[in-house]
Amino acid sequence: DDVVEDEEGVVVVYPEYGLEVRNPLSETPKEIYSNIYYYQRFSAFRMDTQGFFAAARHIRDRLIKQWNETFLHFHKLDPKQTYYLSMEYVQGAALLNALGNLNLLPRYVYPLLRFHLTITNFDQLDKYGELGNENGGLGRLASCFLDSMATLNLPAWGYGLRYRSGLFKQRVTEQGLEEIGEDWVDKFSPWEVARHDVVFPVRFYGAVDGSRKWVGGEVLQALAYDVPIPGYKTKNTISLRLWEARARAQDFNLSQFNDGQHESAAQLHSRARLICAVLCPGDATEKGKLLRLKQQYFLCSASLQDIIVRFKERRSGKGPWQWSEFPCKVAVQLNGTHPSLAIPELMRLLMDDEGLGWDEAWDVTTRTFAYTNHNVLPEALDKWPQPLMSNLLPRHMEIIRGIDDRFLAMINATRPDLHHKLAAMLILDDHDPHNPVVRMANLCVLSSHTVNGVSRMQSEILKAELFANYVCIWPTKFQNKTNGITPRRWLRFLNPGLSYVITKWLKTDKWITNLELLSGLRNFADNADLQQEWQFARMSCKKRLARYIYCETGVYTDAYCLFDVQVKQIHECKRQLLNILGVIHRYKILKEMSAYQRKHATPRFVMMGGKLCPTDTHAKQIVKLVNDVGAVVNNDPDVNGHLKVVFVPNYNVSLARKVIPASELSQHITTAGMEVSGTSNIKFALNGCLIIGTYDGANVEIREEIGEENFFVFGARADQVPRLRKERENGMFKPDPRFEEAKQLIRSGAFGNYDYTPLLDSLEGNSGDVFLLGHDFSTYLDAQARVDDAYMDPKRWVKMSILSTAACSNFSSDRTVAQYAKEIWNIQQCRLP
Ligand code: GL9
Repeated sequence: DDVVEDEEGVVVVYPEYGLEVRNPLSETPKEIYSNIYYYQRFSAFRMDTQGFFAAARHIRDRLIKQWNETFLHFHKLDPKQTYYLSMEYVQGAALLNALGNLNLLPRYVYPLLRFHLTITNFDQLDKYGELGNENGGLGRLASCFLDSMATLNLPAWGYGLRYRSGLFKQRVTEQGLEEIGEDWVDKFSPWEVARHDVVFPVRFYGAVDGSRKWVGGEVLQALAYDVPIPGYKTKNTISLRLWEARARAQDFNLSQFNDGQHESAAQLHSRARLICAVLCPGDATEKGKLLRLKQQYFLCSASLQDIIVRFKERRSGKGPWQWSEFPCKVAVQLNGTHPSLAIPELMRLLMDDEGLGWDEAWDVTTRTFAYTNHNVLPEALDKWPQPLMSNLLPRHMEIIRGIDDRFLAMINATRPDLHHKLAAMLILDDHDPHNPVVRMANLCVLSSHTVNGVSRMQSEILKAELFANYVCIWPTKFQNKTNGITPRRWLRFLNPGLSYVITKWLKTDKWITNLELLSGLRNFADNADLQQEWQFARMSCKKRLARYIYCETGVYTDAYCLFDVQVKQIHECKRQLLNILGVIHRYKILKEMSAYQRKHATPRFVMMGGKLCPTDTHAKQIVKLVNDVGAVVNNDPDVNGHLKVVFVPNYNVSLARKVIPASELSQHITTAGMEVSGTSNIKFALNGCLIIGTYDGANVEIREEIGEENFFVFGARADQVPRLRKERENGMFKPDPRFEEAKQLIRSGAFGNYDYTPLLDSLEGNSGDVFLLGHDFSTYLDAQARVDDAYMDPKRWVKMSILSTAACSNFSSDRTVAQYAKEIWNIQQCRLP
């Protein structure tokens, strides 16, 4: 467990074990780069493939045994079980995680080394290493929760879809950025088991007949693929069940095919393939919307049929039972509004297939579902055109209307005082006669027993604004469950060097499952020995990242610079543009300095990365700008050694493993009120990286824990934003001259002659700059200046870094999931003996 491997395939064993430690602080930058050839040689592909499959198949056998035992154990004890429904999971590489969780790392590391193989080199082969490419935090949160559910021995499962492709791979080009397709499914994965015995029909279109049954239309099949999720130091291994869509064999028209009409003979088969073709298909067009709605219903229908079968199986042979027991055995958590069709689907299955009346079905449904909200912007919540829904899911549309009618009657009868608010509270919104819609968030709130936000600040906004109307009807329905991350993947396996130091100083490794113990590091934050070891562990990660960046982009970075990182989805509201304008300002100042002054300025390496929506031209221009600024700055001898800027393509969970432990400053700089939580801020902070950020989401809670002097906060607060936007509209806003200068430099062609007018114009005029970059720019620069000062004092910085890790004691997904289990799901541990 104390073997640490680094990217060169060199094992570093720690001193307690009588072996030498390579001290990365003693290496000169030149020595680091001499290892590059060595590093590349070990990526020899063919050998890795064989090694990966050998290791993965070996560990898989063991996992499957535990997995079966867990399933049988749950089946026998029949506890109440949670089912987590999510349209996305971001699993990340599974081999390292499985070996780590089963406590088998040393037993695999040495034999693999004999073949010059390292587990970290396997990432690109491990399907789940690439899958889910940080499309967003919601999917990665779901994966952290699965890890915690297994580790906490909770009877719980995940359901999702088995997508063929994710977002795309990125290639930086002269024009900016290009996407290349990637295929997840065709990579054989040792972590999936196709369950040909678990198949459910899923219907689309058709009509509701006289007896209120849904008939006709087309029927596809959902086939289950199971992925084992091992817990840490427990035998409990739970399931992530992913559905794949296919057409039934009888829907292949053989006579048409033999007549040469090949495409039409297999029409339904190709339509079925589209359902799981990509994660997040564009939904700007009608067809795109239809496909998304099909995906969502497909997940919900297959999962609920499966849950009902399991519920009945576990009842069989135990005497008579009632449907009212269903919520005592089943909890369903909706991860965002995407799986909200599960609500009318359960109503339909109970009424139409099981013969329950409305009231009984409604009682079961509302005691089963709970809903997590991840977005406070009304425009970001799913709203489906009513004609689309009626056409694709006619019976569900009827049920939704039924829910609305009964809610309306209830309000009229019991709360006439709320009558004027009814229009906003109903599910069906008929305001715009040309575009009547179904508001899925309202469906979730009306039908769930609990609604939760994912950070304290967001949960308050939910109660005060988005769902304020409902609070006076159901004051206890709304809760907060601050997000967390799994300390296994995001610290123990991600950063073995730092983990070793933590365990040594806390004299226990129990922090891996009890993160609260990390606060004990506060006692030693001033200790010179700890500080040295801390810096040592972090420096080796910085060097590893510097090597990687050099190999990938050709940009040479001195590992002694401050590593300043912003990796997340590229989007206007995440304000990567604010970051790059700040870099331009820094460049300008450095150019104006004398050589002597420059020597005393904090040297910076600025890195950005992240996926973006291929149709988001604004985001693409930002990437292009980062590259253009990099091309000038990185080749300017005046600032060499003082400033470097790169965009690193293909940020995903595997790259996160290199980036997060090496980062020293991480930027979480959304306009306040836009980021409901953020989870990467927690990942960085846990690894001892300091944060520059706005008063937003989890930043607020992290800052409270770490102390304001250790958090570089800036910018407007969420409650000031509407007023500031108004002032701007009224022409009352005076921009900081430094902001104007930075924009002017881009316009002047200092970074190439690409036409950035659309990007820059979005910041101008009374109606421009809705994300308030202009307003926040000056306090952003002030905060960056505080960063520079702090970094100049290495002792102070390393102390802050230790305090950052110590401050994360409350941000484990174990804590979050335990709260869901107790306060929402009402489920108990069920550990395999
Ligand atoms: C998000 C929020 O924007 C994040 O702030 C939050 O950390 C995560 C997890 O709670 O949820 N909501 C949301 O819709 N996405 C988020 O990342 N988007 C995607 O996942 C695509």
